[in-house]
Amino acid sequence: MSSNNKVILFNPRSANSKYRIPNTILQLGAALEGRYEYVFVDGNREENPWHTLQKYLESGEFRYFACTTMPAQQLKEAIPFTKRIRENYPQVVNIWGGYFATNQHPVVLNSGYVDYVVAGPGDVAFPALLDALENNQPVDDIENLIFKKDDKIVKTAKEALLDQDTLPTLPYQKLHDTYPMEGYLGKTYLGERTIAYHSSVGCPFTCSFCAVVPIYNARWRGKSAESIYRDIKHLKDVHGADAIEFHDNNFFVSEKRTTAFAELVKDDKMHWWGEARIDTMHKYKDESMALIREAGCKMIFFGAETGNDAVLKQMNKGGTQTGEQIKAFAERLAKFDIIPEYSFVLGTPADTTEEVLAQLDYDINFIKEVKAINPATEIIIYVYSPVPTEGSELYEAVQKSGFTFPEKLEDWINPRWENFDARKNPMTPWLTPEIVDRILGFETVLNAYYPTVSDIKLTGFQRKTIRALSALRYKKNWLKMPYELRFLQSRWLRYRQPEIEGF
Ligand code: B12
Ligand code: SF4
Repeated sequence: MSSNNKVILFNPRSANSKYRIPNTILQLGAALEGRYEYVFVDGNREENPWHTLQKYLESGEFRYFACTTMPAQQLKEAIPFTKRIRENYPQVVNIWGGYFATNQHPVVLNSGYVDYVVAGPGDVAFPALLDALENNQPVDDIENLIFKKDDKIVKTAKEALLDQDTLPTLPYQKLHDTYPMEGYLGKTYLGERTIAYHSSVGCPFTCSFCAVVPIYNARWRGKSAESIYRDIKHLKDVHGADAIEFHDNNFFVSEKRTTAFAELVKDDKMHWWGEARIDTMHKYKDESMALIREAGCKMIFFGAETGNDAVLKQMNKGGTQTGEQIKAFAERLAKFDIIPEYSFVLGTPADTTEEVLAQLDYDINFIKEVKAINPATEIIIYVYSPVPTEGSELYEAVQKSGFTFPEKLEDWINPRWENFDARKNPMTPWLTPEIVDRILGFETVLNAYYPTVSDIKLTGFQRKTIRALSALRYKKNWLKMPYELRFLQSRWLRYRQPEIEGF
C-alpha cells in the first residue's frame, strides 16, 4: 500500500441539529478496513468542513474523494466541494454514491467533476473500484457502477444483494475517535441517547413515487436479529445509548425477524422506532404486536400515502393496502398503545386542475377521519416530487405533463430545486400555487390542532392554546393563509418535522 492512495469518506451536512450516526460512511469505512487507509469527514460535525478537507488534500496523501449524496441539503456541500477539488486537486478521483447520485446519475456524470457513481450498495463495488484504479485495470466488470466511457454513460450489472450478516463489523471506535459518539446519540421522543441504525437494504415493493425502487427493484435483505442486537448492545454498553431509530426503508418486512429482535432487546428497556408497511403489519399476529410493544417499540412510521384506492393503484402501492385498511389499522394500533406515524403524499398528477384539487380534498377529509379514529396518529405530509421510476403509470403521467429534471448539476442547489427535494413545494406543472397553498395550509392547521406527542419541547399549556386557536379552521377547512398559526409555530410552538430535521 503506498501512502498517497488514502481515501476521504465525506458525509455532507444533512441536518442543522440532531446529528445521527452517519451509517453510510461508517459502512463504507468497514468495507475499506485493512485494505485502504481512510478518514471520516462528517459535515454535520465540522465547523468548516472545507478546511478539514483541504488540510487532508494538501498533505498529498489522498487520492480518492468519496462523497455520499442525499437530495437537498447534502448537495449544498457535495456539489461545490467536489467541483473545487477537481479545480484545485485534479489528480484526485471523485466518487459519488447514495440515492441522489444513483437516481440522477446522468446529470451527475455530465458535470465533468464526478468520475464514478456507485449505484446502490458499495460494500463490494467501492473497494473493487479502488483496486482496479490502483492497478490500472478496467472497471467494466465491477457491478453497481456507472461511469462515462467515450462520452457515453455505461451502467454495469446490478449486484445480487449480499447476505447482510457477512458484512464486516462497523468501525464505531474509529468514528468515535474522530467524532465522539455523544454528539451522535441525541435526545429524542424515544430516549436521551438515541442510536440511528440501518439493519436491511432495499424493499420488496415497487411504489412508483419511491426513490428506493429504481435502485433495489423490489429486493430486500436484512441482517439477522442477533447481528442487529450485537451492535445495539455494544452502543448501549460502551456509549450508554438507550433508544433506537431504525433507518431502514422497511424494517418490519419479516415478522419472524422483528419478533426475534424484540425477544432479544426486551430486557434492555430501550425504546425503538422504525418504518413499515400497513398491509404487511396488519398481517402480524396480535401476540407479535403485543411483544414488540413490550420490547419497547413505541411508534412506527407507515407510508399511508392516500385514502383513495384508485390513486393507491396509480402509485403502484402493491400489496393489499386500501383506504379502509389504513383506518382499521390505525384503530388496531391504538389497542397496542403503539403510535402510528402515517405519511401522506399529496399533489399527485391528474388530467385537470379540478381533478388534482378533488383528490387533495378527498385526502384532507380522509386524514381527518383517521385522526378521529385514533387521535394519537401522527400525520406527515409530503408534496409529491417525482423520482425517475421509468415505466410506472405515475411517472408516465409526470412525463406527459412536460416535467423534466435539471440539466446542470449546479441547478439542484438553486432554491427552486431545493424546495422540490424537500417535498414541500416541488413546482410540478400540475400544481397551481393555490393547490400548494392549500396543502401547506392544511399541514399548518392540522399540526396546530393536533400538536405531535413526539415534540418533547411543547408544554401542556402551549398545546392547549394552539389547539384552541386552530379549532375553527380545522373544523371548517379554512386553510387559506394561516399566518397566526405559522407565527406561533415559528416562535414558541415550533412543531416537529421529522422528515426535515430528523425523525
Ligand atoms: C438518515 C436519513 C436522513 C436524515 C439524515 C440524518 C441526520 N440527522 O444527519 C434526515 C432525517 C436529516 C434526512 C433528511 C432528508 N432525507 Co433522508 N434519509 C435518511 C435514511 C433514512 C438513512 C440513510 C442511511 O444512513 N442509510 C444507511 C446506509 C448504510 O445506506 P446507504 O446510504 O444507502 O449507503 C450504501 C449505498 O447507498 C452506498 N453509498 C451511499 N453513498 C455512497 C457514497 C460512495 C462514495 C460510495 C462508494 C457508496 C455509497 O454504499 C453504502 C453501503 O452499502 C435514508 C433511507 C435509507 N434507508 O437509506 C433517507 C433518504 C436517503 N432520504 C431521502 C430524502 C428525500 C431526504 C430529504 C431530502 C427529503 C425528505 N423530506 O425526506 C431530507 C433532506 C432534508 C434536508 N435537511 O435537506 C430519500 C432520498 C430519495 C431520493 N429522491 O433520492 C431517502 C432514500 C428516503 C426515502 N426512501 O425517500 N434523511
Ligand atoms: S413500501 Fe416504502 S420503501 Fe418500499 S417501495 Fe413503497 S414507499 Fe418505497
